[in-house]
Amino acid sequence: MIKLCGFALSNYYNKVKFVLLEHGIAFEEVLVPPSQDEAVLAHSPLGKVPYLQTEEGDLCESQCIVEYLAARFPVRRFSPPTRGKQPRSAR
Ligand SMILES: N[C@@H](CCC(=O)N[C@@H](CS)C(=O)NCC(=O)O)C(=O)O
Repeated sequence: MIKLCGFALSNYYNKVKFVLLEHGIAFEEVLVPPSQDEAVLAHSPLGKVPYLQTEEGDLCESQCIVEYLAARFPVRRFSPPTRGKQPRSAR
């Protein structure tokens, strides 16, 4: 399962978490503070969070992570469902 590593006070972390939740992607949260320890540098070369652990390898940089998720998982619409008529932009 995908592991999202970082801490909840980070806006970068929450940006990735939002996408995971919004797209219904199963993931686990792992509390990791930014650090220059080898254990963190092994996953994130600059020691920054968030980083993502996947079966395909590790990913860091929140925008890269979001783009990876968008490419790997089917994209759902962000707009709420409409009753009856489709909005003009959806035709
Ligand atoms: N460009 C990075 C920024 C991530 C970032 O700066 N995270 C902070 C925590 S909110 C961090 O790890 N800081 C530690 C450091 O700069 O060494 C991203 O979008 O993921």
